[in-house]
Amino acid sequence: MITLALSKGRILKDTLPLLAKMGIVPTEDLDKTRKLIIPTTRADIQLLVVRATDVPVYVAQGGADMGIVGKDVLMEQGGDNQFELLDLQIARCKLMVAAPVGHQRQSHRLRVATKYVNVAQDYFASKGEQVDLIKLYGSMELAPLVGMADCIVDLVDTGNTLRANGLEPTEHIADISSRLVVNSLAYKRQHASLQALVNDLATQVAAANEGAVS
Ligand code: PRT
Ligand code: MG
Repeated sequence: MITLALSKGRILKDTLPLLAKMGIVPTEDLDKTRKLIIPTTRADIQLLVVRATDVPVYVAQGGADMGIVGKDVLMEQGGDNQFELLDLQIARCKLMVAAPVGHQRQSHRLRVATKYVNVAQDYFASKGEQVDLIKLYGSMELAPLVGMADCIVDLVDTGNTLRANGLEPTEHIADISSRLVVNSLAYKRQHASLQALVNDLATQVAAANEGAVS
């Protein structure tokens, strides 16, 4: 049995079509089921649906053999006991610094609100800048609006969320997409079956991106 951990939301939405092309289809309606272990049309493959930030934890602990997770999460949390094998080129976005439109450079230490405190710390340190980090778990855009932070570090896709809140991107930190990760011990022990799945996924990713300009 191969156990693949996925997160609800956009990664799941973008992953299911790739799996479907490989003949791997959940046998439960994911919008309705309350099950957390989802069998598929391939008797040897089951899906776990977990929080995005929990995917690398399940893979590290061997609760899942493989996982699909945003590069943002891997950058922030690292990934013990796992290898990143494939860029699936789905759920793409950018990790950016954003600030209120027309903001002035502050003389005090920059207050940065983000859920990506490790990434933000490293990013500003690499520029020789010491900042005060404010850890939030969501709706980072709010922090500058209420005067709690000077800027945020967050994911940007269309930019609509920033615009709707009077913010604009100011610095690009990284391009983000979802990655296939594999538990290192499982990869040794079940190499043939896991590698076959990796190869199939790689083929589907290449086909999906054929002719696409990135
Ligand atoms: O609920 P939970 O905490 O588990 O996760 P979630 O609901 O925050 O995110 P989920 O499960 O939908 O997927 C998260 C993963 O999707 C991230 O780790 C990224 O790798 C990837 N991803 C890609 C994104 C976005 N694009 C994205 N735009 N995750 C979040 N956003 C958010 C962003 O944080 C901001 O609030 O969308 C908003 C910006 O979008 P635009 O289009 O308005 O710019
Ligand atoms: Mg979610």
